[in-house]
Amino acid sequence: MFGGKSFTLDPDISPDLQSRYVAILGNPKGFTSEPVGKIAWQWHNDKDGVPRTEGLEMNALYVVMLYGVEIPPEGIDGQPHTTEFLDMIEGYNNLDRSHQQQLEQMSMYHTPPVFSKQPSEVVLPKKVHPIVSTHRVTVKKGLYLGFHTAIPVGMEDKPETAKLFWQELFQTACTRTPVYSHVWHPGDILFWDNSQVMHRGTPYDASKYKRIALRLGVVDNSCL
Ligand SMILES: O=C(O)CCC(=O)C(=O)O
Ligand SMILES: [Fe+2]
Repeated sequence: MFGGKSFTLDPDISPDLQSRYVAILGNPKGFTSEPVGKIAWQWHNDKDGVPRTEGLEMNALYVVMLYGVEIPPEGIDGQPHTTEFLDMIEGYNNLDRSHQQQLEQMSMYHTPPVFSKQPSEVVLPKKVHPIVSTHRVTVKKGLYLGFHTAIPVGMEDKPETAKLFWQELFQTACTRTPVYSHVWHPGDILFWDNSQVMHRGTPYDASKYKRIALRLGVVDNSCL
């Protein structure tokens, strides 16, 4: 689990919702134009402190749990409020064999999540990881893409090419593989294997509706 070393209770949020390792997503303090967790409305694998942790692989076994305490009654454009998931084992299996073979030779650099508050001069640690990742327990192959900021090795000096590569690969996987879209009901708890599943939250109107979701990630660090 990754959590702040100095945990202090936020007086504007019920203490029942707060604990050191649990992130509170949404708008627990009331209506706002800036709910917490908007960065997660793009497809990603969670990273938390993994890139900063020596000896941990980017796709370490990593279960993420999300508990929907308060759920907006709708998303946007009349759609339900959802979180979406993409099985990257399927994503890999659905690629042409020659594409799979090409990707098996490639790795990408992954950085920690980039938050807007981070000063641009901060140098973020990077971890290299093969694009085709083999699951430590099931030994199944899947794609590990991280976030759209991941850069293939060899494209370090070509950020535009790297971005296009990521987008095209993700798009191909996404068009060939069905997305599971979970429609939230209060009290639901979702668990997923972050090492081979990508996900994203979907927008809702936080100036009109409240959302409180509690998030906890558990990483297998037994290798350290
Ligand atoms: O907001 C959501 O439904 C997804 C949250 C998420 O991806 C995260 O916090 O890592
Ligand atoms: Fe996430």
